[in-house]
Amino acid sequence: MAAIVQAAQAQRWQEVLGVRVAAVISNRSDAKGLKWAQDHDLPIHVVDHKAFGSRALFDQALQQCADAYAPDLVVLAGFMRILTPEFVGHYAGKLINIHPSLLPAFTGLNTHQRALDAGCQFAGATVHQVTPELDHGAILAQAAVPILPGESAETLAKRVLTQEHLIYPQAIARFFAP
Ligand code: NHR
Repeated sequence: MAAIVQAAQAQRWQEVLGVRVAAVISNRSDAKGLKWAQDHDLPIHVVDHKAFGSRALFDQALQQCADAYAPDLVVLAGFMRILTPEFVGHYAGKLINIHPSLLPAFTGLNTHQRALDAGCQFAGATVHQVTPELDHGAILAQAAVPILPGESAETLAKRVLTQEHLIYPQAIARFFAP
């Protein structure tokens, strides 16, 4: 999220692409990104999933919060709640995620350890459209990193994250490029 906000500033997305990061929404009030966003003068909102009796009700509240900004694009960044088909359908074609694997390999969680356990020689990250089926939407951008001798899930995650911070802003800029 911070990498996207910083790219938007550094690359003057407002002037060049006519877009801005309108707000930052988290389901967790303790998310570090909220304070970072607030410190960078962005509107922030918390929609706490624990306050709702079902995924459908949580997603409705999340949708209401996001729709107040009439978003052209909704960007998941470290968002960890599976979204209902209703939510995904509402933002069809304008809801994207970055997943820490070279999709279609290793959908779901714990991707780096699973890539190591499988003996992969490369790992990476994928920016993709969000569809009702988890981690299955069209691929918008990918970056690969070699898996080094003696690599742990932690060291791999760190190097993949560096790439994520590059390709996610790139994919968003390309989404809006004329
Ligand atoms: N929702 C839909 N419908 N489709 C996708 O592709 C989604 C999505 C919601 C989030 C991000 C994804 C990732 O990049 C994402 C993609 C969370 C889980 C998960 O199992 C899976 C994939 C992703 C994010 N979440 C658990 C749940 O019950 C909670 C896990 C936790 O809180 O730690 O929602 O990794």
